[in-house]
Amino acid sequence: MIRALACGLSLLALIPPLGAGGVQGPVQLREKDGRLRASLRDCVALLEPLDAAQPGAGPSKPVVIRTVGKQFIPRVAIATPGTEVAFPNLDHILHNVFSVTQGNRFDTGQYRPGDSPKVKVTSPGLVKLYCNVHHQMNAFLWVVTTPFAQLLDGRTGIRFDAVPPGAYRLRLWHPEAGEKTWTLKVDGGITQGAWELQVSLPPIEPHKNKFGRDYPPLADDRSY
Ligand SMILES: [Cu+2]
Repeated sequence: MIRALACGLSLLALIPPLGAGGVQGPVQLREKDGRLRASLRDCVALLEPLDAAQPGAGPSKPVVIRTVGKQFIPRVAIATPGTEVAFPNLDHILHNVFSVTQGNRFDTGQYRPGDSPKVKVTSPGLVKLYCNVHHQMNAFLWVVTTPFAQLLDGRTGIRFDAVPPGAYRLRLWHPEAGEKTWTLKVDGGITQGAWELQVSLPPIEPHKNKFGRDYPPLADDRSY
């Protein structure tokens, strides 16, 4: 009986809400010189209800951000509050991931090749991640409560399915373009749109190390 009930509940969870619709459309990322960037990689789209409470999202499955060749891979990830984020070090050198973003401050300390420190993110919002050893390493973690969060791949635009009817704020973000928002309405059909972001920021935002000081000059021996 309990098994049948559990099965019924999981089936219910799969059924879209009555009158649910969708949001779909292309996204363009325009360079400073006016050309379009060939890839939408690292774009994040969030759809947040304006006239209903956000569902309380539980922790999502763990997020893994690797350090490879003095880069964070992936550079952009999405998580929910309470999610564990692991930072496996696949290089042969030390790294130190830290965040001074309010609400999600942490410092892994220096960690060695093969180590994989873990942190938990708690507050919704954009978390900027840096390495205290290498100024050129940056990554971004979006902590979200909406179930409608999409990390865009190279070419595909936005696609959200099974969206309950109502008014929404669409937030579109890229590390080098910042954020733009739109308001849109979802009814029983597909809400179509076309959206554009403008590149305006450098690939690595100037920042201090975890002590709030400038990074010391580093002899780059190209070893990873
Ligand atoms: Cu590093």
